Amino acid sequence: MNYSKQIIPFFFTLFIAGVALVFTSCNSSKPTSPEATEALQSVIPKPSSVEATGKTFTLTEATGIYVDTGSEEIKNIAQYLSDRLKPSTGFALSVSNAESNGQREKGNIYLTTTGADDSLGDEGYTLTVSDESITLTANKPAGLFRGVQTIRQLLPAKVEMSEKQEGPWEMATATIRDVPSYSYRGSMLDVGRHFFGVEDVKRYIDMISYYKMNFLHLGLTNDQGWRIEIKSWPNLAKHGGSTQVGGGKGGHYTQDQYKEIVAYAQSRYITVVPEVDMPGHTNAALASYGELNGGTIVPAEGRIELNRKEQILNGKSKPTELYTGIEVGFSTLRVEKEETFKFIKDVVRELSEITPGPYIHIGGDESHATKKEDYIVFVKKFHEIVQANKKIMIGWEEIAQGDIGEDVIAQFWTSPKYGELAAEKGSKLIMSPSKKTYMDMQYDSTTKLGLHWAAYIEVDSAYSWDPTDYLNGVSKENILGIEAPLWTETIVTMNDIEYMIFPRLSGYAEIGWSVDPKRSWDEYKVRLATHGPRWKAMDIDYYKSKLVQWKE
Ligand code: TNX
Repeated sequence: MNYSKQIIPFFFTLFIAGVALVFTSCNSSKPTSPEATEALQSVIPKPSSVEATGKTFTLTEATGIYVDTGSEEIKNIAQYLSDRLKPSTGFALSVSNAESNGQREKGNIYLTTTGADDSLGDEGYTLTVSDESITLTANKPAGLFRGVQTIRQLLPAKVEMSEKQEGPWEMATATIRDVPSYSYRGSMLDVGRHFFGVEDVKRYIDMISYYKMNFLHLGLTNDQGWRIEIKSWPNLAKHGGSTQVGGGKGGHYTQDQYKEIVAYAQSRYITVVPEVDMPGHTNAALASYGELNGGTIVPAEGRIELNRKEQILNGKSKPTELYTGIEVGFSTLRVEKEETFKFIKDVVRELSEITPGPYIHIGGDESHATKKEDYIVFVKKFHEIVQANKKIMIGWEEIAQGDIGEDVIAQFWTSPKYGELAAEKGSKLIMSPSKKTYMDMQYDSTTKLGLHWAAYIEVDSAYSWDPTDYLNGVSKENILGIEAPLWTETIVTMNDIEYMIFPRLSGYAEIGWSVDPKRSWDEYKVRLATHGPRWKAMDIDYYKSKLVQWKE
């Protein structure tokens, strides 16, 4: 029997059928490529659950983004997604109301707040990527915005480039459900030591929002600079903002510029927390209005000891010189004078008026030149002022010495005794352990920028800890969330910022967002390695830690 006579037509038929299938289904049943699989497995922060379904969704110029009729806010999120994808793909994805079911399918992306379950909370989302369409569902627009960041991460890294790239723009199909662990996930930028302009702050906001952070704490005042216009005390910004560490020209935000930052942050579902650091760290204010000066300790060589007993106070009620060094803990407001509280009232009132978010941060750290009894009075009075402006007070851990309770938030940074005291008094905590989260700490002894008084913090160390590790008697219920500060004594340019925050920032974002009792550096570093090309595509100048086998 001649088999070949039967087999050839058989294979021929199979071939034709295959070709037909490929054409009619527009590649839709294409299995997930290794690249798309890797992207799906490498999302940071790690989603609560990911179920891969093995096929491919391909974004094309015909893809539309659809939203439910009537929601301008969701339309803005859809437009944000379209804008992010445009430079690299070259597609101007249209944003429209979903008027028929058909539009939610056939290669389109659909963002909706209908049909989400309550357990997704304010920021959770579900994302279903099939070979035909993408559906992103959340209770609140904030959840949609977080889900959009996941969509970006499922696409190839080159999608983040600012010039047009060749496709295809493929994503793995999957069902993702994702809910954050902590409600406060933030980063602090110190614009007091070195000033950073509005555009830099916007870029900072973009970088932290990519990792689903939701708070930006701005350190607006410090010994070296007062960076926010206060109309009733104009000399604060004018004189107090006129220089910075190293003697450069400094700067400040007008109230309009600050509002612009706040609005930009809001568009990324990030709340700005403004800090006016008092009663210490106030030299710039004391230089601007001498009557506020409670007397300073002469800045010594090296860090001023935390419990310094003998204080030599100089120049009470006289303006100080502007300060451009990097010592801490030498200045204090004149707390015993009633007029000082008139000043604080004006500052908090004006700041509250331009801050839609719920929090005002009072600093309160390292007030070594303030007498303890004065410090306690200060915390109480400042708290009353914040409450009168219908805001919630946050302060660094030292405020635990004062009369605080559950209506105040304490930010832990170094001293367990204060962190624990704050929790005992009923305050919730923001966890910023300096040995882990201080992004101004050097990676190792060869890092050119940064300090190392708390620790050297390599990228593995930055990731390998849990907010519940630090304080006795403090469990997750006492913790509002985590924040990673970038102090800027040694940080001058945007490149400096990027180098110090990446790659550590994505780890903090994951600690704040993801619940994983088995969190492990070995598992994380493989995902982290795939974010190098994403940062490169975003033109982020990151630290190429040798602990990670970065993908090219
Ligand atoms: C401590 S943390 C400070 C800052 C410095 C930082 C430098 C804290 C509440 N105070 O004023 O900038 O160390 O690492």
